[in-house]
Order: sequence, then C-alpha cells, then structure tokens
Amino acid sequence: MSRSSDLFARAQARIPGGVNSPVRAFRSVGGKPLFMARGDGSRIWDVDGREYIDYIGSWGPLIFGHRQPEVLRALQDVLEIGTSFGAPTEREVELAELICKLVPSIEQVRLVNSGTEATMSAIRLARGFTGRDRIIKFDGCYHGHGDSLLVRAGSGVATLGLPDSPGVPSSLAELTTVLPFNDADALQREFQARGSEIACVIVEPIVGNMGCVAPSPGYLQAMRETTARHGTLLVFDEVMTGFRVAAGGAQQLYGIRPDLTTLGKVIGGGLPVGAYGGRADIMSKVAPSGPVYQAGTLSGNPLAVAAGLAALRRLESDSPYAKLESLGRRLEDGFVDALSKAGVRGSVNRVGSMFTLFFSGTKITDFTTAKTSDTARFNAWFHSMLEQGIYLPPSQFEAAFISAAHSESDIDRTIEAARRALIG
Ligand code: KE4
Repeated sequence: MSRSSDLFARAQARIPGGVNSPVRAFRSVGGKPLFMARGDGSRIWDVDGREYIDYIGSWGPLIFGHRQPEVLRALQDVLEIGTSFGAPTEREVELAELICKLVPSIEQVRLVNSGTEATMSAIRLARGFTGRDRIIKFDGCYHGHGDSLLVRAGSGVATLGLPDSPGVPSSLAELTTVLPFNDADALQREFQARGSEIACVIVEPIVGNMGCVAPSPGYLQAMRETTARHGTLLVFDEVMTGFRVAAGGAQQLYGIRPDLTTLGKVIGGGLPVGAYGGRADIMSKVAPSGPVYQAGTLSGNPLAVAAGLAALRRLESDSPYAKLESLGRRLEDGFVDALSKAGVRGSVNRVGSMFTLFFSGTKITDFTTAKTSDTARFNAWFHSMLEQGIYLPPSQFEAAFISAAHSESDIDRTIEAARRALIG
C-alpha cells in the first residue's frame, strides 16, 4: 500500500470524500488522489517520493511556480511581526494601490479570503446598487460555491456531473438565468425580455471551468454594450484569468471595461486572498462606507497580503507573459502534432498559459460542445500522463496552467509523454 493510499483511507474517515475540495478527489478520472509532500519551481513530489511536472499549480495561483523566492522571503519578514491583527495594515494599502494600478477599471477594491467570497460579494453589491434581484451567468462557468452561482456551474460541479446543488433554495436559484456562453443572440433575447430586472451579468471572460474556452470575436463587446444599455452591471470574474493571461487580465486582452471585477488565485501568491473591485460609485456602497454589508476576520491579513504583494510586484518587475506565451505555443503545437500522428480526434484550446486538450472532433466554444468530449479517452490519457510524471488537472472540464518556472525541456518532455499516451 502506498503512503498516498494510507493517507486517503485515513482522510476519508474524517473529511468528506477525503479531500477539502471536490476536484482533488480524482472522482471523474478514477483511481485515488495523490497526496503531495512538496513542490519546487515546476515540480511537485507526492508522499511516495514520485516527481511530476506540475500543470495544476494549485489551480492557478502559482504563476511563478512553487516556492517563488520573493513570496517565501515576504512571508519570513511577516513572521517576525506576527500573523494577523484584525486591524488595518500598511501592506493592505499597498496591495490595493497595486491592484488598482494594474487593473485600471478597478478604482476601489475590497480584499476577501477566496474567489467564492469575491463573487458572492460582487453579486450582493450589484443587487444592492441596482435594486434589482435577477442575475445572468453562463452554462459551464464556475464562480465558486455561492448559492446564487451554483446553478449549472462548471469545474467540480461539471466534473462530478452534479445537477444544481441541493441546499440552494429554488426561490433563489430561479433568480439566476443561465445562458449559453458565446451566444450573443441568446443574451440579447434575455435582455429584450427582462433587461430592466437584471442586476448583473457575471462571466468568466475566458472560461477555465468547462475546460479553456475563449470568447468569440465581438462577444464580450456585445455583452458590454447590452449591459450598459439596460443599466445592468457587467462583472468580470477574473479569479482565474486575472494576472494570469496579462497583467491587466482578460479585460486588458480584449479591451473591455467591466463595472466590477473579481480576483483570486494569483493575487494571493499561493495564500488565501480574493478581492472584488471596480467603479468607485459602486464600491462606495460597500460597508462601512455604504449599506451593502460584507466582512471577514482574516480579510487582508498580513501573511496573505505579503505573499500577494510579492507575486504582483514580480509580475511588474519581471513580466512572465512573453515566456508563458512561447511555452504555451510550444506545448499546443506539440499536442496537436501528437493527436494528428496518433490519429486521435481532439483539439487544444489555449489562451497564454492556460489550456485544455479536449478529446472531441468538434470545435469547443461552449459547454454543449465541451460535453461532446470523450471523457473515457481523457481519463486514460490523464492516467498515462500521470504514470509518465506529468501532473494534469484530473478532469476534462478544467484548465491546466504553465508557470514561468517551466522550461522548454519540461514542455518537450510533456509532448513526448503525450505522444506515448495517445498511441496507447
Ligand atoms: P475559490 O473560492 O475556489 O478561491 O474561487 C472560486 C472561483 C471563482 N471564479 C473562478 C473563475 C474560479 O475558477 C474559481 C475556482 N476555480 C477552481 C478551479 N477550476 C478552484 C479549484 C477547486 O475548486 O478546488
């Protein structure tokens, strides 16, 4: 019995499913989850000493890889002065100023402890600001586990094939309209029918949670124009794309100015940080400056903020995006070539350093097409890659991530492993 198996047996006795987040459980790919012992750069080691090239990177936060030196030093500095005060600190001001500098649509920002908290708070704020109750999300998009957003969600909900989650009152779920992603006509029709009722549209501007799916040309612009015309707030959920695809996120790539943005992952440098921010007139409604309540014991705590500051400052001083694009292109070309040589129907969706290999002959543009993927084929590929030392997200409906710590030889080794995995 491996140590991972031992630990998994113990974990299942005391933790639901043996994990603290469902996607980690390997439920859809089969087998047992690996328990990890340590990471460094592009590498991660399991408790049985096996080494992997890591393409999960903690599900997005580790854009500079494991144990980023600046983050470790920042954490050591904070340990000298304490861990949490429940009072404002200088670093929180510095992080807020840096976020607003890097993402110009954010004029004011509130730090929270997770992406879920960020999106929950942004929805409440949109409802409070507009006085409207209805929201729109998109099929296969995942915005964390807030009640209003656990309706036809992606990520772990899609991975586990769960219907809408029990426990969400139908009276609340019915206020969430779910539309197909990349369908501008469907969005127009909903606004023609109920535009005056809609508080906000929340969207992953580049979807990661049905697997990686980019917006069709003009789609986000149409969304911006339609929401503005109806007094509806546009919320870009950039928890995954923020600082991942560009310093200014997807909104910089596509030239869209949303009203609110939610952030997470990269801004914590691997520690728990989320944030929501945007137009000052909207953010001024957040308590204590306004009536929309939101709070958090550990929001802005010195440790997490120091890690986030170190990560974002390095993004400014040592931009990784050209390298991430080059490595991403190399991997994508290698995977496409491997699929072709093996005669396997599949395609790669990629934006910068986030990517998904779909086992489908169809172009993947929304959740309906994503679900045409042959998940049995994906599962076999996943396990073959794992056996060859390549650690990928254990789900067809997730994005994988390259870090700036990855090397060309990591990429070439991964392509070689894919060639062997696809030949079967
Ligand atoms: P967290 O509450 O997990 O920090 O963030 C929720 C969230 C919100 N918005 C987007 C676009 C997200 O991708 C996420 C979380 N992403 C998943 C991975 N697809 C986190 C992994 C997990 O659930 O364990």
